[in-house]
Amino acid sequence: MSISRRELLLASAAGLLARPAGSAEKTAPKPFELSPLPTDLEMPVEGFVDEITPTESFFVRCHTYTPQVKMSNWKLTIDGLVEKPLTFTLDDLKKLPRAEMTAVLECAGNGRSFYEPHMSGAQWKFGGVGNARWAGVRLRDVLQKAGLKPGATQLLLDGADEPLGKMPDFQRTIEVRKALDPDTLLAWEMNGKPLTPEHGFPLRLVASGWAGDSWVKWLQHIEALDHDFDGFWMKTAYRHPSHPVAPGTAVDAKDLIPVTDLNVKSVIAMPGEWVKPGLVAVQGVAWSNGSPVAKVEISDDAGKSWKTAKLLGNGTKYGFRKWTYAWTATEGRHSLIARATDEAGRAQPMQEDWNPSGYLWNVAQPTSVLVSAQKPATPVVAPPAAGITAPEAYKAACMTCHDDHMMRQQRMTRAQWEKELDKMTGWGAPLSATDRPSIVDYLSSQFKP
Ligand code: HEC
Ligand SMILES: Nc1nc2c(c(=O)[nH]1)N[C@H]1C(S)=C(S)[C@@H](COP(=O)(O)O)O[C@H]1N2
Ligand SMILES: [Mo]
Repeated sequence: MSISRRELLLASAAGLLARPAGSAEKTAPKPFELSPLPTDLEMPVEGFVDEITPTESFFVRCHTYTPQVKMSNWKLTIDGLVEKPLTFTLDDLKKLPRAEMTAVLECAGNGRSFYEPHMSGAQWKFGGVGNARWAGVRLRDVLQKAGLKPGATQLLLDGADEPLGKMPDFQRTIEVRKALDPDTLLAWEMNGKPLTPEHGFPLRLVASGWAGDSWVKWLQHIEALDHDFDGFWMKTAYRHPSHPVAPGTAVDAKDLIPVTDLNVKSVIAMPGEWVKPGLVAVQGVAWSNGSPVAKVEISDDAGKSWKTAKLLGNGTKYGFRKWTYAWTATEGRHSLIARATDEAGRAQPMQEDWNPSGYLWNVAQPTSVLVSAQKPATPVVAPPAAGITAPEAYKAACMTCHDDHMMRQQRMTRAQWEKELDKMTGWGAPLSATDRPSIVDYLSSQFKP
C-alpha cells in the first residue's frame, strides 16, 4: 500500500520517520542578544519546531546581573504570617514528594516590538518564550510545613539578584490562591538538569499558566503577607489596563491590574522566509494558560479562509502543542497566518488591544514566505547611515550598568526618551542638567519610531 505525499509529509513533520543512519543530529538554535548585560536573550523562530525547548535555545530575561549563588551558603527562608518560620536546604526540599511539570515560560513583554505606538522595554519579537520540563516540589507542600496563618493573602518572593544603583529590587508577590495550586512548583531542575545560573540556579518558582514575571529566579526568601505589596515591580511594572484603551494614551493607575495569565498564542516555525513550490509542511507550536490547545487554523489569504492544522502528540495542560499543515505552495509571495483556539474557547485576535507597557501580545500574525524555484539572492544590507556621534557625556552617564544594546533596541519619540531618562536618573544614572539636552538629541534622533 502506498502512502500519499501528504501523509509522508505529515509523518515526517511529526518526527515519526526514522532518521536515516548517520544523519547529523540537528543542533539547537542559539538565542540572540537583545542585551548582553543585564542578559536578555531571544530564541530565533526556528526554535519553535521543538515541543520541548532545549535549554541552550531557551530565552533569558534578567532585570539585573545574574547572581552566582554558592550552594554552601544558599538556603530558602519562609517567614512572615506563618505558624513556624523555617529554612530549607536543597536537600531538605528534595525529601518532600517530587513534582514534575511541563510548562511554557513566556515573558509578559514577548512581542512588545510589534505594538504601535512603540514603548520602552526589551524589544522582543517572537522568541521570549519556551517550553521546558520543570522538576522540584509543590509550593503548597513546602507552605504546609510552615503553616500559613489565616490572614495570609500574598506571598512575597525574593531572589538573590541585587539591584544596580538605586533601581528597586526585583521582588514579586503571588496570591495565596496561586501558591496553593498543585501546579505551582519550586523547581531545581529544567529539562532533566539542575537549573543553569541564567535560569535561576538553585531554585525558582514555576507559576504554570502565568507570565514569566512571576517565575522568580534564584529564590531565597518567601514572606507571607496580609496585604498587597507595593514594591515597584508589583505596583508600577507588570500591570495592564482592565479594559481597552486608545493606543498611545496614558492610563490611570486605578485602571491597571497585575499581569497574571498567559494568552492563547501560536508561532509559525517553518518553512521560513523562502521555500520551493510544491507540498510544504508548515509547522509550529501553540500554547495557552492551562487550557489545552483545541485547534490551530492556517490562512494563506489574509484571513479570508482558514484550514485546520493537524495537532501532533498528546499535548500537555501548560506546554507547547506542536502542529503541522500540508500547504500547496505556488510561486509568488504569500502571507501565512496561524490562529490557535484553546479549550476555553479563547482564540488569537487579528488585532491587539494596545497597552502602555506592551504586555501579552498574541495577534494571529501574518508571516511572509517567498515561494520560488530559485533561492533569492541575499539582499545586500546597506550600511547604516552615518548618524550623529554620541556626546561625550553619554558614556559616563549611560554605559556603566549596561551598554548601548539597551538603547539601540528602542524606537521612541523625544517625549518617551525624556521619560526614560527620568527613570534612569531615578535609578542612579549620573546625568547633569547641562549634559541632558545633548543626550536627548542624540537618543531621539538615532533610536526613533
Ligand atoms: C544605575 C545603573 C544604570 C544606569 C547608570 C543607566 N541604566 Fe539604563 N537600565 C538599567 C537597568 C538595570 C536596566 C534593565 C531594566 C530591566 O531589565 O527591567 C536598564 C534599562 C534601560 C533601557 C531599556 C528600557 C527599560 O527601561 O528597561 C533603556 C532604554 C536604558 N536603560 C537607557 C539608559 C540611558 C539612556 C542611560 C543614561 C542616561 C542609562 N540607561 C543609564 C540601569 C542603568
Ligand atoms: N529574581 C529574578 N527573577 C526573575 C527575573 C529577574 O530579573 N530576577 N526575571 C523574570 C522575568 S521578567 C522573566 S520573563 C523570567 C525569565 O526566565 P528565564 O530567564 O529563565 O527565561 O524570569 C523572571 N524571574
Ligand atoms: Mo518577563
